[in-house]
Amino acid sequence: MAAGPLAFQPDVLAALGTGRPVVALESTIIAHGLPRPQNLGLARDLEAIVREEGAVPATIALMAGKIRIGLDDEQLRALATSDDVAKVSRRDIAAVLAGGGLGATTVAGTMLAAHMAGISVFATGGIGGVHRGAEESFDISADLDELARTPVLVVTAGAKAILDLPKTLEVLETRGVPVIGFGTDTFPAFWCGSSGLTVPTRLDCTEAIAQAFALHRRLALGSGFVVANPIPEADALDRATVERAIAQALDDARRAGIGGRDVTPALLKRILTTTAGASLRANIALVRNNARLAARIALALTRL
Ligand code: PSU
Ligand code: MN
Repeated sequence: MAAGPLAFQPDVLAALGTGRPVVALESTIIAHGLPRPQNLGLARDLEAIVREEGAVPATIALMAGKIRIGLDDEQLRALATSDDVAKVSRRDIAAVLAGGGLGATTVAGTMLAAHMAGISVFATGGIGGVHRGAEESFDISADLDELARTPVLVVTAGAKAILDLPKTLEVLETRGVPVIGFGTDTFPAFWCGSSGLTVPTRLDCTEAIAQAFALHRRLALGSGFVVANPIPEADALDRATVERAIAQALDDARRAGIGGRDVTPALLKRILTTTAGASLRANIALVRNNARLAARIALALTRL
């Protein structure tokens, strides 16, 4: 492994070398989270939004034995259209690299790779968390453990309402992960702007977030940093509709015996069909919104 496992897009490397803002983007949402062709459209849009705000996007994925930090359009397309893409969390990275295949990084995998690359700001749709019924299944996303150990700022629309949000917030508290509500006192619930659960800290501008995160790093507190960004009101779904769709999706998944890494993609897919695409439109809107905020925070960080 003469050159090491990281392979940078030239513009990402140049930006990192000169201290210009970079935003990491995950790839599981492209390969497993959204249907075709919207997935490729969104992957391209997110990069354009980050550039529009004056930062450089770095979509992260595993390809041919390398952790790619930034993808070109051909690589984005491969990720969005291939049927054989592994879902890569911390535990999978080494094996997928060794196998040389395509791997899409989850929030945990992307945080880890971003940190290796020297990128400190990352936008996703929604972090994973404690699944409903975790007391039986033990299904708790590795995203939470990664947030406990890797000092990357993650912009997220709260967490997916398919999860047990109170337990998710409890774990974040136990593991010492700051959760900042951006312009809100409550933790967002992905497709809905609010879960009704209080966030520990509210901040209303990107400068304040950048300052808090800079201190978090200077004190070497070690953990990640969650910025919870509610979906724009105009794009949000009605709570009752979402709850009905979730109940149905959970029921179907249980009956089909779906477990482990397949749970999250299966639930998202089922909710998409029950809401006749409304959940997809909301999902796309919130990820775009997160990419924009992440770019603004990355910019604010470089101005400190
Ligand atoms: N948010 C989305 N769509 C997704 C995911 C998050 O809008 O597909 C992905 C993320 O990559 C996240 C993963 O890290 O789901 C969580 O999976 P699990 O619950 O298996 O840890
Ligand atoms: Mn899981």
